[in-house]
Amino acid sequence: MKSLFTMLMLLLAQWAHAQIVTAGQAGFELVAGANITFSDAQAGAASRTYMGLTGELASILSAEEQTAVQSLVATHGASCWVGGSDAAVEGEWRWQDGTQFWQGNFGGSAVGGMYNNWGAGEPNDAGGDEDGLTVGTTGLWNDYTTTLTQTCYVVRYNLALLPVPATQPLGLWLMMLAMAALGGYYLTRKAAI
Ligand SMILES: [Ca+2]
Ligand SMILES: [Ca+2]
Repeated sequence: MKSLFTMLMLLLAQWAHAQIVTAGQAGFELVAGANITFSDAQAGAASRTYMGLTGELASILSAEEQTAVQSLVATHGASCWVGGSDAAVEGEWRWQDGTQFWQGNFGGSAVGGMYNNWGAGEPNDAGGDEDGLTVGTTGLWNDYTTTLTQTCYVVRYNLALLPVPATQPLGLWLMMLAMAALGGYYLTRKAAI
């Protein structure tokens, strides 16, 4: 049983990151701002923390994760940076941890059965310099010029590294807190009688 203090800290962390959406053991957070380049997004995501975990610019590894990211982007109302890039080698699309998920342009193919959700005719490396991945409000992926800007990026946290199950709904934490408070009240009353 976690101490009441720990539970309170976890609850506060969840409130502070109210927009975290989970998909399995992945937690996604949308960070909005002005004039965000791809490198801004990478640095910003790496500086974010959630319950002691360090974030990274989001990878999207399954349809379930795509749904979570898509819901955040749709709510924001404009496309956002996520963590795919082919800046190192044109046509080799990799997530932030180096895992390649796509080879080639729109005529290319997924690598190792990795998930993808490219829009029609993407990636097209328009102008020869589209090396950063964006997710649009309908969820479709596009390669985009990394020095141009977006108004948001999506952070991924590996919730599997948390000491407590992070996918517990907020309501459960509230209920546990209420029970602890009631217990404390009862004990205080009993002591007073
Ligand atoms: Ca490219
Ligand atoms: Ca493109």
